[in-house]
Amino acid sequence: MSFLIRTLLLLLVACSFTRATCPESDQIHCKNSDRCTRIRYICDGDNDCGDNSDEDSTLCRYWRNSDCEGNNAKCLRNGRSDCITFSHYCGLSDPPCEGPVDPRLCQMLKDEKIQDIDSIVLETPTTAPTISLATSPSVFYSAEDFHEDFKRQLDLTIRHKDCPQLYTRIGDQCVSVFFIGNLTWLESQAFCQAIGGELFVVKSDLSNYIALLQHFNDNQVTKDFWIGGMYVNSSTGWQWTDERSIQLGAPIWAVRHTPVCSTRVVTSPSFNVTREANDGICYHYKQAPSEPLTGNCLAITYEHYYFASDQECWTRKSPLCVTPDEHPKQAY
Ligand SMILES: [Ca+2]
Repeated sequence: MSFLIRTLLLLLVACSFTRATCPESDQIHCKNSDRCTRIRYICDGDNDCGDNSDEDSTLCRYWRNSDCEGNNAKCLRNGRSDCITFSHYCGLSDPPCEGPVDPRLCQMLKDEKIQDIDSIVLETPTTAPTISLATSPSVFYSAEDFHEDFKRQLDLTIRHKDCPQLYTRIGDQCVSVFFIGNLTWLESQAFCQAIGGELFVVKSDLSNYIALLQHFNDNQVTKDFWIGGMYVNSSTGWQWTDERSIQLGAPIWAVRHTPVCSTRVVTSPSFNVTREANDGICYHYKQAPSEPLTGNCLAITYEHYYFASDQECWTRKSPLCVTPDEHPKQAY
């Protein structure tokens, strides 16, 4: 084969891997044609591609989800849970969305071509493992620095000479601030039991909660944690897992902003008279739990400055466990 032919063949092969981009940014190439369709038309019931690739039943099983309508997926990020478009979901980083979306769908959008879900190959990062600091995206530090920082974080969260494995000492308790885990509330409860503890509950005198907040603040913790509280029913209300009832309002519940303002009422303990507070001023803040409830499980989240809030039990957060032993063993 002559040099010229080989060069032409190489060029042809190279060209066959060069994909033309669709004219508009919210479009994607159909599987078997040069046609482009809008991403929001995927799995909407109409054969927009002509080859039916945008309505492929396997693809649509992954694309459609019960959490959100249409072309949306639930994104759990920074303590929030929102239905956003697939494009937005896949485009977010630092931190990325956590949620039910198969990463191959994001790869498909990145590849800008509808493909058989099983044939999609996830791209692996080829760049050096530099980690950007969440607080300052422009700052990078090396893998060695990251390992050192990570070891320090482990010491402050799941390692201490006075405590069993996977626990650190906070106040007079051994607490597992298992920030590397990401579990539902029930999984967190089972995890804590598996490592010889229970989900963290706030003591009546708040002493362990105050020590925990101080520890989180001192060590700049930013994750969200499940703790051992849940809504039982309308007559029992909120309860700790040790069956003490959880007092609503101050001091542990977070405040939440509401778009609609409402007056607050106070009842005089002496005369049993109920009246609107402060001449009926309309307030935009309510103290969690919200009405209707966001969820039946209790979490302390970075968003709420680690005050307690009601959260959907199936969402994933880190388990916060505590050993039943009140007094950690003393150092040798
Ligand atoms: Ca369609």
